[in-house]
Amino acid sequence: MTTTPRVDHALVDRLDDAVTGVHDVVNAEATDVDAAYAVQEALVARRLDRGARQVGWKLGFTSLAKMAQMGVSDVIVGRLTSDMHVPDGGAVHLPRLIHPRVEPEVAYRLARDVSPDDDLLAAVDAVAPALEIIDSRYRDFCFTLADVVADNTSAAGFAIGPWTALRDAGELGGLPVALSVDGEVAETGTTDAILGHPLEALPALAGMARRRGFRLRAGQVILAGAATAAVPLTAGTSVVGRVDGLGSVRIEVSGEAR
Ligand code: OOG
Ligand code: MG
Repeated sequence: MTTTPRVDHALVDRLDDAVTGVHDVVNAEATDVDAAYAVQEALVARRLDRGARQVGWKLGFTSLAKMAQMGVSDVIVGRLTSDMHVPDGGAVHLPRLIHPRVEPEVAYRLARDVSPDDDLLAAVDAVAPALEIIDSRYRDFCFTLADVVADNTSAAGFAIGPWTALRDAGELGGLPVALSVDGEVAETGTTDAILGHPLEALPALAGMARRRGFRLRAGQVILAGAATAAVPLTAGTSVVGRVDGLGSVRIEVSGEAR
Protein backbone atom coordinates (compact mmCIF):
# COMPACT_ATOMS: atom_id res chain seq x y z
CA MET A 1 0.00 0.00 0.00
CA THR A 2 1.31 3.47 -0.81
CA THR A 3 1.58 6.14 1.88
CA THR A 4 -1.18 8.71 1.57
CA PRO A 5 0.05 11.83 -0.24
CA ARG A 6 -1.22 15.28 0.76
CA VAL A 7 -4.46 16.03 -1.01
CA ASP A 8 -4.49 18.93 -3.49
CA HIS A 9 -7.71 20.47 -2.18
CA ALA A 10 -7.67 23.26 -4.76
CA LEU A 11 -7.86 20.64 -7.52
CA VAL A 12 -10.63 18.76 -5.67
CA ASP A 13 -12.60 22.03 -5.48
CA ARG A 14 -12.05 22.79 -9.16
CA LEU A 15 -13.14 19.33 -10.31
CA ASP A 16 -16.13 19.21 -7.95
CA ASP A 17 -17.27 22.68 -9.11
CA ALA A 18 -16.98 21.45 -12.70
CA VAL A 19 -19.31 18.51 -11.90
CA THR A 20 -21.90 20.49 -9.93
CA GLY A 21 -21.72 23.62 -12.11
CA VAL A 22 -21.56 21.57 -15.36
CA HIS A 23 -18.58 23.32 -16.92
CA ASP A 24 -15.15 22.20 -18.06
CA VAL A 25 -11.77 23.16 -16.57
CA VAL A 26 -8.33 23.43 -18.13
CA ASN A 27 -6.36 20.30 -17.36
CA ALA A 28 -3.86 20.32 -14.53
CA GLU A 29 -1.05 18.60 -16.51
CA ALA A 30 -0.43 16.58 -13.36
CA THR A 31 2.24 13.88 -13.32
CA ASP A 32 1.97 12.33 -9.84
CA VAL A 33 -0.41 9.37 -10.10
CA ASP A 34 -0.36 8.62 -6.34
CA ALA A 35 -1.36 12.22 -5.58
CA ALA A 36 -4.05 11.93 -8.26
CA TYR A 37 -5.62 8.88 -6.55
CA ALA A 38 -5.74 10.93 -3.32
CA VAL A 39 -7.57 13.71 -5.20
CA GLN A 40 -9.96 11.13 -6.68
CA GLU A 41 -10.81 9.77 -3.24
CA ALA A 42 -11.46 13.27 -1.88
CA LEU A 43 -13.49 14.20 -4.95
CA VAL A 44 -15.71 11.12 -4.64
CA ALA A 45 -16.07 11.83 -0.90
CA ARG A 46 -17.84 15.06 -1.93
CA ARG A 47 -20.47 12.97 -3.76
CA LEU A 48 -20.79 10.73 -0.70
CA ASP A 49 -21.25 13.83 1.49
CA ARG A 50 -24.13 14.80 -0.79
CA GLY A 51 -25.82 11.45 -0.10
CA ALA A 52 -24.48 9.11 -2.80
CA ARG A 53 -23.09 5.65 -1.98
CA GLN A 54 -20.14 3.94 -3.60
CA VAL A 55 -21.60 1.09 -5.64
CA GLY A 56 -18.60 -0.10 -7.59
CA TRP A 57 -15.34 0.33 -9.42
CA LYS A 58 -14.36 0.91 -13.02
CA LEU A 59 -11.26 0.17 -14.98
CA GLY A 60 -10.07 2.48 -17.73
CA PHE A 61 -7.71 2.07 -20.68
CA THR A 62 -7.94 -1.72 -20.66
CA SER A 63 -8.38 -1.69 -24.46
CA LEU A 64 -6.13 -0.54 -27.29
CA ALA A 65 -9.11 1.25 -28.86
CA LYS A 66 -9.44 3.48 -25.78
CA MET A 67 -5.71 3.99 -25.34
CA ALA A 68 -5.44 5.07 -28.96
CA GLN A 69 -8.49 7.34 -28.72
CA MET A 70 -7.24 9.13 -25.59
CA GLY A 71 -3.46 8.90 -26.06
CA VAL A 72 -3.01 7.30 -22.65
CA SER A 73 -1.62 3.83 -22.02
CA ASP A 74 -1.87 2.63 -18.43
CA VAL A 75 -4.76 0.87 -16.72
CA ILE A 76 -6.54 3.15 -14.24
CA VAL A 77 -9.28 2.64 -11.63
CA GLY A 78 -12.20 4.90 -10.74
CA ARG A 79 -15.15 4.78 -8.36
CA LEU A 80 -18.82 4.34 -9.32
CA THR A 81 -21.42 6.01 -7.11
CA SER A 82 -25.19 5.51 -6.79
CA ASP A 83 -25.91 8.96 -8.28
CA MET A 84 -24.26 7.81 -11.53
CA HIS A 85 -26.55 4.80 -11.99
CA VAL A 86 -29.03 4.85 -14.88
CA PRO A 87 -31.56 2.00 -15.00
CA ASP A 88 -31.56 -0.16 -18.15
CA GLY A 89 -33.79 1.75 -20.61
CA GLY A 90 -33.61 4.89 -18.45
CA ALA A 91 -32.93 8.48 -19.42
CA VAL A 92 -29.64 10.35 -19.33
CA HIS A 93 -30.30 14.08 -19.05
CA LEU A 94 -27.83 15.98 -21.27
CA PRO A 95 -28.01 19.38 -19.51
CA ARG A 96 -26.46 17.79 -16.40
CA LEU A 97 -23.35 16.79 -18.35
CA ILE A 98 -20.50 18.73 -19.99
CA HIS A 99 -19.62 16.81 -23.18
CA PRO A 100 -20.58 13.20 -22.46
CA ARG A 101 -19.54 10.15 -24.44
CA VAL A 102 -20.76 6.56 -24.16
CA GLU A 103 -18.90 3.28 -24.49
CA PRO A 104 -19.86 -0.42 -24.33
CA GLU A 105 -18.48 -2.44 -21.43
CA VAL A 106 -18.70 -5.74 -19.57
CA ALA A 107 -19.79 -5.57 -15.91
CA TYR A 108 -19.13 -8.02 -13.08
CA ARG A 109 -20.91 -8.25 -9.73
CA LEU A 110 -19.27 -9.11 -6.42
CA ALA A 111 -21.12 -11.68 -4.31
CA ARG A 112 -19.01 -11.02 -1.23
CA ASP A 113 -16.43 -8.74 0.30
CA VAL A 114 -12.92 -9.31 -1.03
CA SER A 115 -9.87 -9.15 1.17
CA PRO A 116 -6.49 -8.34 -0.38
CA ASP A 117 -5.37 -11.98 -0.62
CA ASP A 118 -8.68 -13.36 -1.97
CA ASP A 119 -9.12 -14.53 -5.53
CA LEU A 120 -11.30 -11.80 -7.03
CA LEU A 121 -12.71 -14.12 -9.72
CA ALA A 122 -14.07 -16.46 -7.02
CA ALA A 123 -15.97 -13.54 -5.49
CA VAL A 124 -17.73 -12.63 -8.77
CA ASP A 125 -21.14 -14.23 -9.22
CA ALA A 126 -22.54 -12.56 -12.34
CA VAL A 127 -21.70 -10.79 -15.58
CA ALA A 128 -23.70 -8.33 -17.70
CA PRO A 129 -23.47 -6.03 -20.72
CA ALA A 130 -23.05 -2.41 -19.66
CA LEU A 131 -22.85 1.13 -20.99
CA GLU A 132 -20.55 3.67 -19.41
CA ILE A 133 -21.07 7.42 -19.77
CA ILE A 134 -17.81 9.30 -19.47
CA ASP A 135 -17.72 13.08 -19.13
CA SER A 136 -14.19 14.35 -18.58
CA ARG A 137 -14.27 17.54 -16.58
CA TYR A 138 -11.23 18.67 -18.62
CA ARG A 139 -11.62 20.83 -21.72
CA ASP A 140 -11.80 18.78 -24.94
CA PHE A 141 -11.14 15.52 -22.99
CA CYS A 142 -7.48 16.58 -22.90
CA PHE A 143 -5.59 15.14 -19.94
CA THR A 144 -2.51 13.35 -18.65
CA LEU A 145 -2.85 9.98 -16.95
CA ALA A 146 -2.65 11.67 -13.51
CA ASP A 147 -5.23 14.30 -14.57
CA VAL A 148 -7.80 11.66 -15.55
CA VAL A 149 -7.17 9.62 -12.39
CA ALA A 150 -7.80 12.74 -10.28
CA ASP A 151 -11.03 13.33 -12.24
CA ASN A 152 -12.32 9.90 -11.14
CA THR A 153 -11.42 8.52 -14.60
CA SER A 154 -14.13 10.66 -16.28
CA ALA A 155 -16.87 8.56 -14.59
CA ALA A 156 -20.31 10.16 -14.99
CA GLY A 157 -22.88 7.39 -15.47
CA PHE A 158 -23.44 3.72 -16.09
CA ALA A 159 -26.26 1.36 -17.03
CA ILE A 160 -26.20 -2.40 -16.55
CA GLY A 161 -28.14 -4.92 -18.66
CA PRO A 162 -29.44 -8.30 -17.51
CA TRP A 163 -27.15 -10.24 -15.17
CA THR A 164 -26.14 -13.82 -16.10
CA ALA A 165 -24.75 -16.08 -13.40
CA LEU A 166 -21.05 -16.50 -14.14
CA ARG A 167 -21.39 -20.30 -13.99
CA ASP A 168 -24.05 -20.18 -16.77
CA ALA A 169 -22.30 -17.60 -18.92
CA GLY A 170 -19.96 -19.85 -20.92
CA GLU A 171 -16.79 -18.51 -22.53
CA LEU A 172 -16.58 -14.73 -22.11
CA GLY A 173 -13.62 -14.26 -24.44
CA GLY A 174 -14.10 -13.31 -28.09
CA LEU A 175 -17.74 -12.20 -27.79
CA PRO A 176 -18.72 -9.56 -30.38
CA VAL A 177 -19.55 -6.16 -28.85
CA ALA A 178 -21.54 -3.41 -30.60
CA LEU A 179 -22.55 0.12 -29.72
CA SER A 180 -25.58 1.37 -31.68
CA VAL A 181 -27.19 4.79 -31.85
CA ASP A 182 -30.81 4.85 -33.06
CA GLY A 183 -30.35 1.37 -34.49
CA GLU A 184 -27.21 2.26 -36.48
CA VAL A 185 -24.02 0.48 -35.44
CA ALA A 186 -21.50 3.14 -34.37
CA GLU A 187 -18.64 1.01 -32.96
CA THR A 188 -17.82 -2.69 -32.91
CA GLY A 189 -15.23 -4.77 -31.12
CA THR A 190 -14.94 -7.96 -29.14
CA THR A 191 -14.60 -8.70 -25.45
CA ASP A 192 -10.99 -9.71 -26.11
CA ALA A 193 -10.26 -6.01 -26.65
CA ILE A 194 -10.27 -5.88 -22.83
CA LEU A 195 -6.72 -6.91 -21.86
CA GLY A 196 -6.82 -9.87 -24.27
CA HIS A 197 -9.67 -11.52 -22.32
CA PRO A 198 -12.38 -9.75 -20.29
CA LEU A 199 -11.69 -11.82 -17.17
CA GLU A 200 -8.18 -10.29 -17.12
CA ALA A 201 -9.85 -7.14 -15.79
CA LEU A 202 -10.26 -8.93 -12.45
CA PRO A 203 -6.60 -9.60 -11.60
CA ALA A 204 -5.80 -6.10 -12.95
CA LEU A 205 -8.27 -4.58 -10.49
CA ALA A 206 -7.21 -6.92 -7.67
CA GLY A 207 -3.57 -5.85 -8.08
CA MET A 208 -4.42 -2.16 -7.99
CA ALA A 209 -6.80 -2.64 -5.07
CA ARG A 210 -4.06 -4.42 -3.13
CA ARG A 211 -1.48 -1.74 -3.88
CA ARG A 212 -3.78 1.17 -3.13
CA GLY A 213 -5.80 -0.28 -0.26
CA PHE A 214 -9.17 -0.22 -2.06
CA ARG A 215 -11.85 -2.28 -0.30
CA LEU A 216 -13.99 -4.30 -2.71
CA ARG A 217 -17.40 -5.05 -1.19
CA ALA A 218 -20.30 -7.46 -1.65
CA GLY A 219 -22.85 -6.17 -4.15
CA GLN A 220 -20.43 -3.80 -5.87
CA VAL A 221 -20.25 -3.66 -9.65
CA ILE A 222 -17.00 -3.70 -11.64
CA LEU A 223 -16.81 -2.19 -15.13
CA ALA A 224 -14.03 -3.94 -17.03
CA GLY A 225 -13.29 -1.04 -19.41
CA ALA A 226 -14.60 -0.17 -22.84
CA ALA A 227 -14.26 -2.69 -25.65
CA THR A 228 -14.43 0.06 -28.33
CA ALA A 229 -13.76 3.79 -28.64
CA ALA A 230 -16.40 6.07 -27.06
CA VAL A 231 -18.95 8.09 -29.07
CA PRO A 232 -20.55 11.46 -28.15
CA LEU A 233 -24.05 11.35 -26.64
CA THR A 234 -26.54 13.15 -28.88
CA ALA A 235 -29.86 14.63 -27.74
CA GLY A 236 -32.93 12.56 -28.54
CA THR A 237 -31.08 9.37 -29.42
CA SER A 238 -31.42 5.84 -28.07
CA VAL A 239 -28.09 4.08 -27.38
CA VAL A 240 -27.74 0.30 -27.12
CA GLY A 241 -24.71 -1.67 -26.00
CA ARG A 242 -24.73 -5.32 -26.99
CA VAL A 243 -22.44 -8.17 -26.01
CA ASP A 244 -23.31 -11.32 -27.98
CA GLY A 245 -24.26 -14.11 -25.59
CA LEU A 246 -24.93 -11.69 -22.71
CA GLY A 247 -27.64 -9.47 -24.22
CA SER A 248 -28.02 -5.73 -24.39
CA VAL A 249 -28.54 -2.57 -22.36
CA ARG A 250 -30.11 0.73 -23.46
CA ILE A 251 -30.18 4.38 -22.46
CA GLU A 252 -32.34 7.24 -23.83
CA VAL A 253 -30.63 10.61 -24.19
CA SER A 254 -33.01 13.36 -23.08
CA GLY A 255 -32.82 17.17 -23.08
CA GLU A 256 -30.84 19.49 -25.32
CA ALA A 257 -27.05 19.68 -25.33
CA ARG A 258 -25.74 22.72 -23.52
C1 OOG B 1 -11.22 7.99 -19.34
C2 OOG B 1 -12.02 6.76 -18.98
C3 OOG B 1 -11.57 5.48 -19.67
C4 OOG B 1 -12.39 3.14 -20.30
O1 OOG B 1 -13.33 2.33 -20.30
O2 OOG B 1 -11.33 2.92 -20.90
C5 OOG B 1 -12.58 4.40 -19.55
C6 OOG B 1 -11.70 8.66 -20.62
O3 OOG B 1 -11.67 8.05 -21.68
O4 OOG B 1 -12.08 9.85 -20.52
O5 OOG B 1 -13.57 4.52 -18.88
MG1 MG C 1 -15.10 3.07 -19.45
